[in-house]
Amino acid sequence: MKKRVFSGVQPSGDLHIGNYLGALKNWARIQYDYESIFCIVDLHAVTVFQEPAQLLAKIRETAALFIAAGIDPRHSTIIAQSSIPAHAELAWMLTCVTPFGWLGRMTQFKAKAAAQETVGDGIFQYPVLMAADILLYQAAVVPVGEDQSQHLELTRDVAQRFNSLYGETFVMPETSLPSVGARIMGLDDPDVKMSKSAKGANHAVNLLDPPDRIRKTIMRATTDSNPAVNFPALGPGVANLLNIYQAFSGASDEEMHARFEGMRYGDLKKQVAEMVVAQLEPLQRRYAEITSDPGYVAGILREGAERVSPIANSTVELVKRRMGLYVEP
Ligand code: AQP
Repeated sequence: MKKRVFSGVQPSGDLHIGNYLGALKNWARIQYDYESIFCIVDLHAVTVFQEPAQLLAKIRETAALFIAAGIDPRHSTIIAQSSIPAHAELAWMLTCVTPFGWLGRMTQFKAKAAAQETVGDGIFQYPVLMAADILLYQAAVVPVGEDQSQHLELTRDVAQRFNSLYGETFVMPETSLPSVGARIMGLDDPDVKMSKSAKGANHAVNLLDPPDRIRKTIMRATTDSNPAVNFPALGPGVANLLNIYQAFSGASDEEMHARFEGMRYGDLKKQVAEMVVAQLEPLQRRYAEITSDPGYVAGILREGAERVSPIANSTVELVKRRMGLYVEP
């Protein structure tokens, strides 16, 4: 039997090239080696306020983008997290075995909490819900961007703690990071991760941006005061542009050096912009096809929930038995 892979994206805004290069592209590449489940983690998205009508539209958009990015719904299962109650059920059971101190150390919690006026408990519990998503399906591999590595470590810690308290129950999931593109930085500020929730107009290239918008954002990217690419001493903005080019093109380090060493920043930006436009063109075309049938995505999500609910429910039942909770005799 094939091992299981699980990963998710929050429908918390416009998906950007960081989400694509860090996650979706890798998912599409490895999906056939596994029994693959990809999730729109809407319960995670509501850990910060989301406009309800907009959230629903983003859930559908995110599902369509998964398919447009190459997730094959005939092979891989696509689900909306909130359509499967077992995610929230298991999260509660795992919350009860997760020490408070572990969650307080999460860097994403610290960053997200600092950005909110009122910090909901959900932001604190976020990594436990993520552990539940993964452990619910006994996933062996979780392909994510680098920002999620710490949450994956916590997932393993929670699984180990549960296993040692209640007996072997959960498979220990491995983190899978892409070799290039695991951390794409903001184009307006290369010291911060590219993020859906960042406000700057030139922060990100979104997957559905039209070509002219993509070109403008990349041409305005922050670089440094040097005139041209100098590989031994790359500033963070230039390194980020090169990283984006390399992740999209699949060029080797040698090819990158040969092509870009000594190139003026204006020319580098033009080449990066044309590469991104060309690579996103087929994705955008597929997205338009997929969304031209209004019932298609809803059908995929319904089928997905039907397919994986038995796995999710059997894990919850196993966990209940292990913990001594009530299960119908
Ligand atoms: N900048 C990035 N570079 C590489 N990978 C990234 N990912 C996110 N940002 C980058 C990866 O994309 C997947 C989905 O991310 P998410 O939706 O779960 O949330 P996030 O990591 O918090 O991403 P955002 O875009 O910054 O969302 P908001 O602003 O809503 O919090 C994950 O695999 C992630 O690693």
